[in-house]
Amino acid sequence: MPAIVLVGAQWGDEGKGKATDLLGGDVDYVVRYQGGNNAGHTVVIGDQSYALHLLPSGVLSPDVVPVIGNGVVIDPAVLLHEIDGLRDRGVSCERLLISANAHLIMPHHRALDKVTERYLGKARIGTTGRGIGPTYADKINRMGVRVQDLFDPNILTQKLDLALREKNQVLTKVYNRRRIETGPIVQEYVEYGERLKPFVADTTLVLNEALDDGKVVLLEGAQGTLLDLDHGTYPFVTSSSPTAGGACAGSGIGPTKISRVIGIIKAYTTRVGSGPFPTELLDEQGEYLRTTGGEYGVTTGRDRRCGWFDAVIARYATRVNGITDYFLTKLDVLSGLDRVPVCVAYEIDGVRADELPTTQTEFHHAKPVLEYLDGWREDISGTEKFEDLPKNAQAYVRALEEMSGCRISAIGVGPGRDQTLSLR
Ligand code: 2SA
Ligand code: GDP
Ligand code: MG
Repeated sequence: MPAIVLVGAQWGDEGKGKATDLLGGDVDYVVRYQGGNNAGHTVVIGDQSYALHLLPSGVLSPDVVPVIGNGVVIDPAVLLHEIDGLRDRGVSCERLLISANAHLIMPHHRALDKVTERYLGKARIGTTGRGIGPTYADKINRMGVRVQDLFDPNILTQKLDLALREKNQVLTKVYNRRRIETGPIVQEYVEYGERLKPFVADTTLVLNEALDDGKVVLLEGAQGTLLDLDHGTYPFVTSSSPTAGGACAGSGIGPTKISRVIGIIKAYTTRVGSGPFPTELLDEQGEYLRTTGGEYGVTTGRDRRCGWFDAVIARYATRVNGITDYFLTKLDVLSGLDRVPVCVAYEIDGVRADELPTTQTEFHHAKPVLEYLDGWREDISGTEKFEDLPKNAQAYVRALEEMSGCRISAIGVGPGRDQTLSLR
């Protein structure tokens, strides 16, 4: 049996956590393959709401093995806190597997993330401040610290001494911050290592053997296509590869094993942090979407920027991820509007563009060409079948399907597990 990739089609927060949780009943392994605790995935089960940052959303399904793959960056204190928090709520994490090759977020990474953002001023990325960028930078620079280093204090000390020689220069001389000493960090991290050791495994081997055994593996993306380091709105992106291609590198599963790529896409668009956003609404309509949709960061609590559905982005996401079908979320949030605007193309310096422009300069100049679809007034949060949706809501879904160039296989009409309609 195959591997399935689940990927955010916009700027993140499309509802991937809920979608992964829903699929939990049908899969054996759920794997995080990139990002770290910058992610915030909300899963609502009955009257309980869970906010997950590092643990795969599959952890909430009792028969699923949750896996943190090699492509993830781990802040061990945050991970342990999350494991303890779930245990206190009766959710066991004992099946969790963590790749020995995943990189670790260290105190200097968090310090550098915060201080560089402050110094960028107006040009800041709007990061989550969790140390994600500096950790991936060290990985690429071949000076990162990995999970396996926690089990060899000598190596950990050597690596930290080397890294801090450079980081302390930057922190103290460039940014006027305090030095960071190796000793206390080694002590702290070795203790984390002792607690994490039972979970550490050769996750690539485990996953490939599971696939050979006919098990189903779900690769759960964090953030979204437009935040991808290569395919997103660079430099206003995260430092990993949320797109479907990243799932292979970040888990050690080959592309021939992937049979389905599910795109999670919101019925409108949101973005957290800086960067271009053609359909953004800076008026009371944006505020309406934010309050009705509860669009606040799960990790930082920041207001999410809100705008209408952008079909140019949807077509792009379909293409760069090879999406086989979409899960359209938050359709219920649009109930009550007379007309629902959808961006079908951009106007860039007076010229119509049907696809994402080649340069970021053009993207910054892109203005949405809007089409207006008829809205619906009914509350659809209790709807159980697509055919029972108001006719205009059905037409909206079909229009999005047409514009995105890909079939919609499921629709979210509320945050709960059962508030999902499937389309066959
Ligand atoms: P970073 O911290 O280096 O990854 O930030 C770089 C950019 O990536 C964006 N980013 C996100 N965008 C949406 N949701 C994310 N997760 C949280 C959530 C966000 C929050 O689920 O709500 O709580 O603020 C996420 N993580 C990273 C970030 O805003 C920067 O634009
Ligand atoms: P993720 O980062 O993609 O996992 O998404 P987030 O959890 O950051 O944000 C999505 C939010 O929308 C969460 O609060 C979910 O509970 C909620 N949600 C998911 N699907 C739906 C839906 O169909 N309707 C509504 N109203 N809320 C949803
Ligand atoms: Mg989120």
